[in-house]
Amino acid sequence: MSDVKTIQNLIGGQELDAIAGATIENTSPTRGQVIARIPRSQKADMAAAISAAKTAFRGEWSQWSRLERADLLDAIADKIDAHKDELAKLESLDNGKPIKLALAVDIPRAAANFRFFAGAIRHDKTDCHSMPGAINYTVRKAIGVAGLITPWNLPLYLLTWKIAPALAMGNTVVAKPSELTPMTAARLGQLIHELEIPPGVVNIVHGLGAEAGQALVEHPDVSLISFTGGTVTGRAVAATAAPQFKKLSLELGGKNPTIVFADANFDDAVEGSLRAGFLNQGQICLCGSRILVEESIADRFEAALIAKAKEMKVGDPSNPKTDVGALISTAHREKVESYIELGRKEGGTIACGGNRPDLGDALNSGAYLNPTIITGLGSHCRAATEEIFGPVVSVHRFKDEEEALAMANGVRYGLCASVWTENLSRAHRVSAKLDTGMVWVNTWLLRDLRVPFGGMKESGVGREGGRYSLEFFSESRNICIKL
Ligand code: TXE
Repeated sequence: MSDVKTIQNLIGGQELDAIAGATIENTSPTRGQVIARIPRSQKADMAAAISAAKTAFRGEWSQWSRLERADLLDAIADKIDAHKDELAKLESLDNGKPIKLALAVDIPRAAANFRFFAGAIRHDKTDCHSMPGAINYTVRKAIGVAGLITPWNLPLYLLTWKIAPALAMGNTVVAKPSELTPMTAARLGQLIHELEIPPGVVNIVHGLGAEAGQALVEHPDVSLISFTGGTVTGRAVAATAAPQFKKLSLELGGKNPTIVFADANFDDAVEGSLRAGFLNQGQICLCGSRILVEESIADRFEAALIAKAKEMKVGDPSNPKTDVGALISTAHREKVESYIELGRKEGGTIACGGNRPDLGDALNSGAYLNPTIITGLGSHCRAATEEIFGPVVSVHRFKDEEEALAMANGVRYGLCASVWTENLSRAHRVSAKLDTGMVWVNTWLLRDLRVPFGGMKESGVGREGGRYSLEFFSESRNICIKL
């Protein structure tokens, strides 16, 4: 019992239990053990946080210059770096992801998010349009209280991707992390408050989506919502926020194609498809869960991919050699398994995986699943077109470019795609015709934080990243002066 942490809300600079006193158990998917209790916050808790954020927005924080805010963001990044090992351990325990991934990606990227937006506001410039007899200049103004709702797959990485630009532009924030992964958000709140920051600028409220999350979205004093999560939830968030004309950014799900042409560098394409399929147990909205392969190389490609997937080390996330850790929960694993079963019923062959690994007594109560490859499935089947969000990919064969594009674009989602070819003209041609917000050629998940990030179709609305985030987290205002 002594290992069970008590997590509190951070409201107006104070750590508090939920007003009604209710809590939610937070279970680690690594062994199925309870690791923390978090507040089950309700409307009243959210109202207190929003009120603190509103007061802070109007107070001393509004006097902070852009350069002072940039220095604060750098100081937060330094704090994250200084606590890198602790944060990586918490993230791995809470989410089930391999410690080596948390250390190499999640935590460094969280620090990088703050440093990036510190630099962005130091070097930001505004437009000036001169016209006969007048000049216009455009300024960006902070909006007020930003509501930030984040999922469980990249907990600190995605939370900081929102907090950093929100603060950079002078807003105050109320964040609602996923109830499944509250640990690093809570620790970040504490680290931020070791710095000189007015109370109420950063508030973190824990709880369930339908309670705390909904209360944040519907509150009239929250002028902006940045949400990352599932498409169904995104629709509910939009339905609540839109009638109040809140600024809204929705980063939702994906069913992203990895398109491998016969002229690709074969080994790179296999390696890239494997990484895109299984990184973070396939629980990244950008994961390439549909692999489309040109017919002439398909047998060889499938064989190589299956061999590599079988080599992946599934197991204890705290072991630095582990490639595939636990899924977020046993309930989520059941959902993923139901899709594998559906794929089988729809005519697919489970070419590898599809089952749980035997990891011994200590770990068998965790949420592990072997990397799974489904072949021979029609590209219109549900298992091939719905987001599974687990270590499951389906491989489909195409005859030519036209068929590859029809398959790639034939889903409701449009987040990203990766294209593997050595033919430069084809790379440009195919990229132009893909209905996705992002395309990678001969790589996957290579991120420059300046570029627009976001999806088309049911993958979301709006763009974040670089100046797109600066614009989203502010109001652009024009001032016209007659000369
Ligand atoms: O996400 P949810 P879940 C996908 C993936 C997964 C599915 C569901 O397919 O299986 O979504 O995952 C909060 N008002 N992705 O259930 O529910 C919730 O508390 C306001 C893709 O975890 O969308 C959490 O903080 N907020 C995705 C956040 O929304 C609400 C990453 C996301 O939870 C709310 C995660 C409400 N009514 C899952 N209901 C990606 N694109 O990266 C819930 N929340």
